[in-house]
Formats: sequence, C-alpha cells, structure tokens
Amino acid sequence: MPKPLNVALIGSKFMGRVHSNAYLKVCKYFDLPFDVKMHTIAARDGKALRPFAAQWGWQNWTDNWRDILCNDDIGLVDVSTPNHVHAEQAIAVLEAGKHVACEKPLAGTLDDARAMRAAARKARGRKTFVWYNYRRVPAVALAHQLVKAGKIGRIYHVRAVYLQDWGGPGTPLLWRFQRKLAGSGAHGDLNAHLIDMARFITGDEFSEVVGAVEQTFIKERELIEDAGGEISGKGANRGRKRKGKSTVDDAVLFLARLKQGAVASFEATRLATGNKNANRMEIHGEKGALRFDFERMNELGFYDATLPGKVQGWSNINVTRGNDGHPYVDHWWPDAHGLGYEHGFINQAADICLALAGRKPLVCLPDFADAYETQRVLHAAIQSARNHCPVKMSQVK
Ligand code: SOE
Repeated sequence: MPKPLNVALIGSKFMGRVHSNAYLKVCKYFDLPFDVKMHTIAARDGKALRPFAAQWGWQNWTDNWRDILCNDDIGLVDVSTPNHVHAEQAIAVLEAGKHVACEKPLAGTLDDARAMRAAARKARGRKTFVWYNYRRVPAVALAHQLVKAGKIGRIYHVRAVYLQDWGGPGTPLLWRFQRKLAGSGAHGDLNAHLIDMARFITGDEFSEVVGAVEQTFIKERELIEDAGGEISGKGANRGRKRKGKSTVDDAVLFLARLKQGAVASFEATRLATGNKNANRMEIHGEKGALRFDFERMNELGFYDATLPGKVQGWSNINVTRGNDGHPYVDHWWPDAHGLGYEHGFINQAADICLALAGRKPLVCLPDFADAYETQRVLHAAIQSARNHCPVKMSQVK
C-alpha cells in the first residue's frame, strides 16, 4: 500500500478549484508511489472554507495558512494564491521543511522570485515545483519530444501568442489589475506561459530581448468588494460605479533572440477580441515545423520538410493515442476521446508525486530555479519596453 502524501493547499479561487480537482483525481488515473490525501485547505475567506472543503473532500480547513507550517503530517504545500504572497508563503513552507508547489508565475517581481530561488537552494532535500501546466498538455509534451528527437532540426523561428479577451472595460478591478498584487497584467499571467513553453519545447534559453511594447488600454476599472475574485469579476457592485486605477499592462508584445540562434516573437493580451484562451505557438526549423493552439488542445500540427516535396504538407496529429506513445494519454481515454484543461494539472500532480519519490517525471518539471529563468525574461521584456532599448539577458541577474 503506497504511503500517504498529505497535501495542503493555500487558495480556494480558480486555481484552488483546479488543483483540488487534480489531487482528488490523480490517484484514480495514475499508479503512484504515494496515496495522495487532501489534508488541509487554507484560504482567507473563513465563511466559504467549510463548504469548499466539504465539496472537494479536504479533511481540514483553516483561515490561517500558517497553521499548515507546524503540522508535521503535511508533506507538500501548494501555493495557489495571488502573486504577491507567493514568496512569503513558499519561503515559509520551505523553512518549515516541506516541499512546495507554487502556481505560475513564480512571483510578481524578479526580487521576490530571486528570494524564492535562494530559499529553494538553502532548503536541502526539499523539492520545489511550479505549475506551468501547459507542459503537460499531451500535444505540447509531444512537441517537446519531437524537437528533442531532432525532428525539426535547427530552429529559426518561435512565434507565440496568448490571446484572451476577458479584460474589457466591464471587467472590474480584480487583483490581476493591481501591480502591488499581481506584479504585471497579461504579461506575467500569459507571456509567462509562452516563455516557459518556448524554453520547454525548444530546449533553448533566451539571450536577449530586442524590443518590447507594454500597453494599458483601460486605465480605470470598477471597484468591487471581492478584489480577489477571478476572471468573472463575481461580486461586482453593479449599483455603485466607483473606479480604481489599473496599474498593470493589458498587453505586452516583445521580440527576442534565443541562445542557439532562433528569433522569437511573443504577444500576450487580455483584449484580443474574439479570442478566449488562444495559447498558440508555431516553431519553424530546418527540417520541419510544429504548431499548437490550446483552443484545439488535442491536436498538434507537424510539417515534415524531409519528405519528398510532392507529399509535403501540414499533418494534424490527434494527440490522443496511448498506443502510439502520445504522452500521458495512456492514463486517460481511448483514441480521439480528448482531454481538457484540467488534465494537464492532473498529469502534473502525478509527475510531482513521481519526483517526490525520486522517480523521473514523463517530461521535465519546472522547479524554482527553472521558473526563475522565465521570470528573468519577463523582467527583461518590461525593462526593454520602459527604456525603449534591447536588454541582454546577461544584464538580468
Ligand atoms: C487567466 O488569464 C488564466 O486563468 C491564467 O491565469 C491561467 O494561467 C491560464 O491557463 C488561463 O487563463
């Protein structure tokens, strides 16, 4: 019988629900070295905690996350709170001798991220993870495997966009629009994913941000009672129209160079009208190309330029076939039954369990040091936008 892994989760909003679902399901679909126990949920809103715990099957609940630190039964703590508390909570967890899995981005600022990396280095034997969930969408994991196998050869271009449109004038002043809570807007929220995915799929690192533009289109937003609310802006005071200043970007676009010579473009926006969650990437190489769109997440476009010209063309791989070795899908459904957003998180919960048991996850898991590299690029892009100049990564410590 696998030994129990008692998990505590801090945060009960959107990611709190997604991660609760992952811990609830992971042992049902993966044969793991641990029996994952949903030990404690912690969140500020004490009133909502009891029903949340009952709904998801958390054994205990507390409105003081620090209660978790002194509970020796808890082995892994999941930090799924707004960006400005990632450092305080993750560092306290590491200092309490526990493993930590933190939501992305690592932090709202490079300074916070650096402190988290330092704490991880000091915390001997404690493992750290960051929920860059798109690495475990089977099509993205397959893209990583194909590039690693040399199927597209030398990479010339990475072209990445993350287009959403929920950030219009009617969206209230959520925490995500307040720099002191989020650090940045669409940039740290969405370009963070694109940078991580580009690093993960290409296996390359950034050498320079050549130029960037940062734009806040909507300068003021309606104040609401529950600023911690998520995208839907639940709790908006429809009656009162008091407004507050948005202090983050609605969109950031930047151009970059990768160390092995590729040139890359990135675009993150919450105002791409008509696009709901279009996390799209195209990678063009000497021997072929790949393209992915999360809104068609079970498919991967592959162009094999080594075939005879007359038969070259984009193939659309339906990445749902476990018998063909498509990543993760053998734990799920038969061919072409498809996976959803939540499965990437369940796949990551499984890989975290494997890593905690000293076993190799199916594809590499980002720890705090890895995620710090993504945070450096986020920082460099903002520096480039604000100073209207290129920023070499060697300048960003
Ligand atoms: C909002 O932009 C959001 O929920 C992001 O925070 C997630 O990381 C992304 O996966 C979906 O959109």
